[in-house]
Amino acid sequence: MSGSCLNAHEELVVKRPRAPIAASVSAGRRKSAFGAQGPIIRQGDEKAFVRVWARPIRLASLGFVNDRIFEDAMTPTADIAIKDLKAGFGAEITGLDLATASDAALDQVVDTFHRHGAIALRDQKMTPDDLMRFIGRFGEAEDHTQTRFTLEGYPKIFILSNRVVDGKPIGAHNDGVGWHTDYSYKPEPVMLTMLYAVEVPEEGSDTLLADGCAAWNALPADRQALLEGLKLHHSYKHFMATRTFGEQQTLSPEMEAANPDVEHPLIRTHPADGRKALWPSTGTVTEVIGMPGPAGLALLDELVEFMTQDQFVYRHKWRVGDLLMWDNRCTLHTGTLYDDTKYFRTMHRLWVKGDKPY
Ligand SMILES: O=C(O)CCC(=O)C(=O)O
Ligand SMILES: [Fe+2]
Repeated sequence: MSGSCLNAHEELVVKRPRAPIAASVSAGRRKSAFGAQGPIIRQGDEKAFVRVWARPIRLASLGFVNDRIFEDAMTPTADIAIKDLKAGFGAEITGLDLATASDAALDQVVDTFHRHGAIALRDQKMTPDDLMRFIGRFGEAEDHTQTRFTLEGYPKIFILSNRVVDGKPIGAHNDGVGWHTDYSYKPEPVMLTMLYAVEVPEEGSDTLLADGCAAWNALPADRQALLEGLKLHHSYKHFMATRTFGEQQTLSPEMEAANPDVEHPLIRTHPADGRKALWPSTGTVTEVIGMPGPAGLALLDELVEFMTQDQFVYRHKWRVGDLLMWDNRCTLHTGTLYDDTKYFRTMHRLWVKGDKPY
């Protein structure tokens, strides 16, 4: 069985000289180390989204380094059975009822999460109290930026839904369409996101997760050297004013004051084991620090496109009772559209507090 990127850091801690990024991007024109470029899914840009996924991807021109060997981190334990969600990324945990599982088994679920970047469990029956108990094993649940759609009596459970009850939406609709990492506009973005499927469409609405460690490891060393040390400027205000999907908002002065702009590294180190991940995002990023204007954003597009190729992406096809958790420290994710005139989709979302990216 192939391993995750768990032990990749051992070879990645080698220090490389920092080269000027200007070497790879010249004014007004994109020169790519990744080969052919196409449109990118920016958060809230569904037209581009559709085109990207319909477009064949030319891997041969991308200059991958595929010779890295990772130790097998997928060893099954006595209590839980796991298999890769995708070769080398994520773990599906089978045969476990989270609501009644033993402490020992739940400890292993937490450990598996930290090692694999994402976990999925099918056929769960979780009440809101079960969800709260379970999430508490990973850390402290984070508040949601928007409080309008939290579950009554459960301020840490946010509802994603297209249902309208008594003329009022019960949740945020199409909130996460476009590649992003959650809470990227905060000094301490959430460590993880959990979605629990309450009702799902028969088709569409898959959630896609991109593995930032695999993408980083696949970059040639000279490209890695160019990227290390770069920072991104993130803005919630910008995101809420410009997104196409989900509801646009001009922030109130209070919301603006509560969500000032932040800077985060483009390459993130995982605190659990030091592994590195490509950590770009769309939607909230206004600028690559030191590369103002289109050149920086073109680089960002290029990196998001690189990281979200099929070979780095796990596609989750939802069933009711699925519980999917991803590690925002080393992944990007996106929701996808569905026929909301025909189907309902309702998810419960929980976040766990994270720490300052480095
Ligand atoms: O609905 C989805 O599939 C993704 C939602 C999302 O991005 C989020 O809740 O953070
Ligand atoms: Fe999200």
